[in-house]
Amino acid sequence: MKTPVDRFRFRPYQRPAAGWGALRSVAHAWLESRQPFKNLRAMLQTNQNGGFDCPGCAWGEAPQEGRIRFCENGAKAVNWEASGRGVDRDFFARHSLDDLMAREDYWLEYQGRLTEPMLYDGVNTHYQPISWDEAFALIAGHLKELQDPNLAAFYTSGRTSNEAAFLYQLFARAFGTNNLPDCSNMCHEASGVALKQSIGTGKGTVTYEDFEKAEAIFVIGQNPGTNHPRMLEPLSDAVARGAQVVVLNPLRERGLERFQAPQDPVQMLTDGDRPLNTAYLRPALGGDMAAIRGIAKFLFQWQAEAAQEEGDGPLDMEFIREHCAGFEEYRAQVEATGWDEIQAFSGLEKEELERAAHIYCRSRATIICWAMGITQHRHSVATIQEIANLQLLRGQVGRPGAGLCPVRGHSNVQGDRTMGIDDSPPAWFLDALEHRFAFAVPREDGYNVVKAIEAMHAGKIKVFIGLGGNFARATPDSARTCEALRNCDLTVQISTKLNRSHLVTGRKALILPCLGRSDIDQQHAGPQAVTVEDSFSMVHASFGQLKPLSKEMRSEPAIVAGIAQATLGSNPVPWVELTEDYRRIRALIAETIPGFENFEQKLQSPGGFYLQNPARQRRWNTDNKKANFISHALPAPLPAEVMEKIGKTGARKVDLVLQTLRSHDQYNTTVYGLDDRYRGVKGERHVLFAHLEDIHRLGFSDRQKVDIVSLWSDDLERRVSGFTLIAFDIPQGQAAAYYPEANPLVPLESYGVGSFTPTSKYIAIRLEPNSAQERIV
Ligand SMILES: Nc1nc2c(c(=O)[nH]1)N[C@H]1C(S)=C(S)[C@@H](COP(=O)(O)OP(=O)(O)OC[C@H]3O[C@@H](n4cnc5c(=O)[nH]c(N)nc54)[C@H](O)[C@@H]3O)O[C@H]1N2
Ligand SMILES: Nc1nc2c(c(=O)[nH]1)N[C@H]1C(S)=C(S)[C@@H](COP(=O)(O)OP(=O)(O)OC[C@H]3O[C@@H](n4cnc5c(=O)[nH]c(N)nc54)[C@H](O)[C@@H]3O)O[C@H]1N2
Ligand SMILES: [Mo]
Repeated sequence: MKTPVDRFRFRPYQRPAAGWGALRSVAHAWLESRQPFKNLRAMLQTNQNGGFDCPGCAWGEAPQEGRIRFCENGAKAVNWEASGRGVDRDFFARHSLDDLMAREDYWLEYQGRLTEPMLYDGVNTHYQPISWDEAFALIAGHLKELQDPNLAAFYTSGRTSNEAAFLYQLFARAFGTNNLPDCSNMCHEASGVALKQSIGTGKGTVTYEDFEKAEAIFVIGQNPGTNHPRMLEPLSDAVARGAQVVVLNPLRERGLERFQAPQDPVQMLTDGDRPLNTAYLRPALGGDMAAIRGIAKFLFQWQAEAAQEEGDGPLDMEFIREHCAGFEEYRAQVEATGWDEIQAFSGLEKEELERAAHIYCRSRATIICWAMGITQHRHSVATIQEIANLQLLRGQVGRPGAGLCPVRGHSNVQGDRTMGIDDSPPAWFLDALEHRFAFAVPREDGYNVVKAIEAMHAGKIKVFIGLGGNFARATPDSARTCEALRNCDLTVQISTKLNRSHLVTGRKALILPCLGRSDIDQQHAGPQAVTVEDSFSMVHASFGQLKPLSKEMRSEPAIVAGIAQATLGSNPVPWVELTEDYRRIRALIAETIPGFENFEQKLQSPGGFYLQNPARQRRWNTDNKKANFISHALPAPLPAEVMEKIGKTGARKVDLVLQTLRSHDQYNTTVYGLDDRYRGVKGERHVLFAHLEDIHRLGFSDRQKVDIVSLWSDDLERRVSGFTLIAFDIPQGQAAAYYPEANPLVPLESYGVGSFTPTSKYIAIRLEPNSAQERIV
């Protein structure tokens, strides 16, 4: 199927977020699923007690009845998973690998659910059916042949349930490796790294109820209208009750501007809407750290002024004295940062920052939320620590209505990490496994995503197993990642739907079709529940509701157990027996992971249970047992190597800095459709948003097709072609394009300091006239 380019249209969207537009879109998704009535019933079970957890985002549930429990994009996620179409052996007999490789990502997933295990044997041109037992034996054979367990890597995407994740990491470690790269490495890794050093926990400190008590909410580098739509309601309520909502985002995201509650009949029928923010700051890409520094600088200035008048300043000196370390160093660092520097790096005026600082100081309870606009930069860890510094200045951690809130992506990405999906696990976790299961646990760090790609390239990973996700597309530097995957002996993808990672194979490859969150998971002891953890550390059960499309699909825990049993026998646990009744897996979790004691019993309470967060109680699990102010100088605007390289070669100047983001019609690499309603784009994803003046300055015109070339300090050419320029309301010097189409441009070596997260929101690019090169990945 070709992209219907002739459908391409761009017209700025004037209507509010959510509201009628969302309802129309949900209805469309139902009809597209081929089983609208079945799915409608399933939708009504989403996020209800006894129903299943929405496979969309990780936003938590409102504790009260009558709140939005699913949203437009949740509905799309459910309908996409609960497709009535199947991809079986006949499909693969009709389509060779080459044929499939030439299709777009959208087409691949649109074919429906994978229904039986398939093998690519490296000789044939097509995938062929294989039995489950043969598939497990093939994997076990490859694993057992490896000279060193570290020649295998076990990737996880964030939909995987706690039960499957726990078994998977236990298997990897019993096999002998910590090579557990996961999607979080490309996502919120920086949040975990930064917060652990600052406040001693890698998780957010707020709960849903805090949003109802906050006097100010900062939303930084996040587009909830598309990616966490259920967050719009608490934001809109906050504005309605007079709280301040301050947005930092270079784009004017519709979902952060106006909102129409789809469950409010008065608003819907009168076509009214509500503003969603009280201040909107549009920083330079990567400028947030400087912006926060500017706010902190005002706080220090006002504190000094108040001291002169012997009044109270904005700083919470009692909290700082009692709980914090590093305050004086931080004060010195802020003083040493000049306003010129702050304005140049943040791209904001001093007056704008002063306004934000005023709002910040007037609020007695402030939540700061952030997502990918913060975490996918070179200096993400430093930026998040700057956010934590600001919150510590006013004692905004461990107080009702206040705190730090990294808004997670995948619906169970936080739970997977809690279960030990971690390439760099803490010693206490390994000790607990060793103690309970009595095997020598590997102690050295494993590969994260970036290191795994490098290792595959270097022949240091021979077997790659993906528990969900789309490694070939979600990762940076697509051409090199594909080479890396092709360098493996065996690649195994445990998946619900067909994607590019099934086509970019090792010498042999397996597709293992699994159940999704919405499917009934029937095991020996009856239908099983799995558990997940949301962004607010609430753990709850999820029960599949729909009859699976094929009997040949297996659950993720069953597949992991099958691989483990074939490889290790019943060591250190009877894998297959555990999966007959998932309560047995939960019993092991309860014995090894703090907070899960009496797991089964705690699950009975409606809405699940809260995993305690020590920082919320002002207990700091840092090395010095304090909440730490961590001081960093502001970063250089572009990575030094790139600047140096550009200086040397002269001609290769940076035209624009590119961020890659999500449209309204996708879930990560899963493309539901070719429209991006709130940004006004229809029928095309190969677009480049840029400022009209930049477009003209660079000698191009609006709607012209261009090539995008990224600049990095090596000599590799990274190019995508056939992107249509759209003159857009975006700060000058910046550009935006969709992920994953723009992933070939992200250099593998361009990652966050301390987080290894690819800098997907900061890529130096140059534009060239369209070369009309073939474009697939
Ligand atoms: N429907 C849907 N829901 C999803 C997903 C999906 O693809 N579709 N993905 C899930 C996942 S895994 C994740 S991680 C989340 C992602 O959720 P988001 O983080 O909201 O995702 P992005 O589309 O990457 O949006 C980043 C936002 O940050 C802004 N931004 C970019 N660079 C900067 C910067 O330097 N500073 C500031 N202040 N802003 C910046 C962009 O303009 C954009 O509004 O959503 C989850 N939920
Ligand atoms: N340039 C750029 N790159 C990025 C980002 C960006 O903003 N810009 N964002 C990054 C982020 S935040 C993330 S989280 C990663 C996402 O990286 P991944 O998690 O690897 O990618 P997804 O697109 O979410 O994976 C989609 C596939 O998962 C499979 N799947 C869906 N549901 C299930 C299930 O229940 N079980 C199993 N086993 N499989 C399932 C389907 O086959 C589907 O094709 O991408 C990262 N890459
Ligand atoms: Mo993510």
